[in-house]
Amino acid sequence: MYELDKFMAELERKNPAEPEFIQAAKEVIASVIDVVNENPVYLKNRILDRITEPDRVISFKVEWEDDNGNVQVNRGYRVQFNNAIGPYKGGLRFHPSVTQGSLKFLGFEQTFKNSLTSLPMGGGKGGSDFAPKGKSDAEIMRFCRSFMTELQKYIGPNTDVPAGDIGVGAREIGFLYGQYKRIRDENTGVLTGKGLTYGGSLVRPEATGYGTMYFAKNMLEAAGDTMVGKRIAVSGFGNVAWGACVKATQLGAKVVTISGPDGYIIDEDGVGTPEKWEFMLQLRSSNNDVVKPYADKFGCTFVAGKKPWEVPVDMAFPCAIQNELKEEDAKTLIANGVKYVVETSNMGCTLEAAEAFQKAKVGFAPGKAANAGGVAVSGLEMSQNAEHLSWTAEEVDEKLKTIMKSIHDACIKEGREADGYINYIKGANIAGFRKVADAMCQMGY
Ligand code: 2IT
Repeated sequence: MYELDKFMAELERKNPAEPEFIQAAKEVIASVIDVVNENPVYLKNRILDRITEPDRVISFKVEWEDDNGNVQVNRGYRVQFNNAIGPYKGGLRFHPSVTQGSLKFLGFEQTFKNSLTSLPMGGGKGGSDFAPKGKSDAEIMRFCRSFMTELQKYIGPNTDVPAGDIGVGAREIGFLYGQYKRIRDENTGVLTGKGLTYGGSLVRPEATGYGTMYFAKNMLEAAGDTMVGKRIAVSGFGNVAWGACVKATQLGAKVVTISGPDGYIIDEDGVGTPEKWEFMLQLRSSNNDVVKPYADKFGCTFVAGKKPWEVPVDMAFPCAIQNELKEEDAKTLIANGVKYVVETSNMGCTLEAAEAFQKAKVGFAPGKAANAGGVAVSGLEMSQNAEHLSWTAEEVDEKLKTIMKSIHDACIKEGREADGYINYIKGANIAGFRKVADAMCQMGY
């Protein structure tokens, strides 16, 4: 029998100074511990000990030259967390906050998220503490080349398939894939999120943001509600926030905030026109990491140094980075009448914030369910690459909708509480866990 406190104490001892990994593990273990303790096969297999241990953690040196001719050194990583149900799959993050611990948390989350998509993908994550902010395109290219020169030793279309994450978009994937091809001379689906000219999938750029809105639509319908007319706060301004703004608008809702490290903007007309969406893409590719130019261009309010959670809204979508929404923010949102919070960044809410939403019976979806559309379409990109075909945008979008609906159904099945409240955290964790755990048990050790 597993005891939560004892298990967590041992996990902390084994993984010192990795608070995000401990946080992510605690949330999953708390959800699944009863399921495990009631199943003699899981107990005999020591499944919790095995599933919280990454298969391997690779770290490497990345040396590159900046535009002034100075030598720069960063650290690169690939965490291959679990490949029980398919090749390791998960993004690369280039951000100064990247550490071994943050990538272990992301690889762990990815394992269950990928399981939820119902596609055959294991969990992995990688990246570097490289900060794209302020870098030139040439510097980014040189960094990507050097990073891939090392990473290519560990990845392959049937072993480990990286993609983008924070700081890694179409431009970076292009540079990374170019270097892989230069070294290996292979045209394979070793990365996803590729450009359309060299094997990418339609709808992959939009997929995370679209998917989270499809998931939200399912949540609202299950509660007899509708997206039409909803007032929404989004954080972030990158690829995920962009897709979220587009799809929310198409579904009849109005996004009134986006944000950056410099603060947030309030746009009472809604971030809801092609011109505004295009401008978000320009902001991202400028490498400046600020959102204020949006307020200057479109004549709306900019609030410096703050997060958008103080704006009264019906729905909130954290789309930036882990732990961006804290307990105080949750209390403010609840006091202002928020009805639904859909985590779109990975672990966007602290454990305390998520608990506050659940206690207040706010509809709350965890990232591993709501943001799974991105990796799901990566899985579809792998399928298209494997059959040397490309599907139409309509085909991919239809499949994305079906996958998001099936994830939502799984959350309801495993997460409905006695009073009818849907505990999406528990539902997603149990549903994602079962498939990985069963595969591990069936394959032995
Ligand atoms: O967090 C995520 O799911 C991603 N960054 C996407 C991963 C992928 O392999 O498409």
